[in-house]
Amino acid sequence: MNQEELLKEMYESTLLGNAPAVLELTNAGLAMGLSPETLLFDSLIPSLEEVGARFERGDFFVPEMLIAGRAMAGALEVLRPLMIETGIEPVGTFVMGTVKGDVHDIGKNLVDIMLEGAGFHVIDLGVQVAPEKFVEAIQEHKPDIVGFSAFLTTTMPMFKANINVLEKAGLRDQVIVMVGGAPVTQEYADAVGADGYASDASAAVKKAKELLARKRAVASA
Ligand code: B1M
Repeated sequence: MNQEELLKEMYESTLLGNAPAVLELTNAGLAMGLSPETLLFDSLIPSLEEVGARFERGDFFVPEMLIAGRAMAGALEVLRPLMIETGIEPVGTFVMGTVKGDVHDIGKNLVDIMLEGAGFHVIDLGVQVAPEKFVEAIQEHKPDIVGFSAFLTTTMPMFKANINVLEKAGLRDQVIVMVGGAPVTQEYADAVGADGYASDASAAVKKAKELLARKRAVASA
């Protein structure tokens, strides 16, 4: 099998939710010299996009989405350590979580990996994170940035609810708020009063670094 065939096979296996095959292909791809980024961006992510498109058309249902998600998550476990540099001084601390009512975490985990790869210390609170949990984590870890992920139009309003709770707790000025997730837009992020938005994991890293540099420049002025 050549590299192109492997990527195609991995795409198909993810689509079918064949986790053992995806895992095997991930290891085979790496052994063949494909980079983790190529496996992710040229195969795994496009496959999940197709899963979403089929779900929208009514060709796939929740169980198909679930097994495809699990297959992708298995591959991410293998790719994670390869995408994270160790032993470097953290550039900043990032508290991350998927908002209350939302169980999607693949995109959030990918953002974590890319942030860690860029030198951030990431504290991930998981999924269905209640506003109070974010408050507790900010008080405990004093992060530079808190990130809220939402993947459903019905859970996006939790951004505003979280920000309101941060304001009530007197923490809003102490932390940069970033938001993201499939249905989120820059306009929505602005409307809820977030400091930053990013459409994907690489953009999230860029935005986090930019916001942090701006905050540090203001603090030292
Ligand atoms: Co769900 N689901 N799902 N699902 N699911 C979507 C999100 C959906 C778009 C599918 C569709 O209709 N096309 C749709 C939402 C529609 C909407 O509201 N606009 C949907 C639905 C409707 C649902 C249910 C309601 C279905 C039902 O029960 N009837 C249900 C909701 C459950 C709940 O949360 N309460 C549900 C359940 C599930 C599963 C559990 C089966 C599974 C989740 C598995 C898991 O995450 N562990 C699942 C899956 C797998 C999907 C799709 C197919 C794939 C999501 C994914 O992992 N994408 C998804 C369709 C799609 O997205 N095309 C879909 C790949 C990932 C790398 O991309 O998540 O966008 P993404 O993450 C990106 C960016 O968003 C960004 O960077 C990431 C990496 O590049 N980003 C940030 C993310 N967080 C960020 C934070 C930042 C910055 C950037 O700063 C803080």
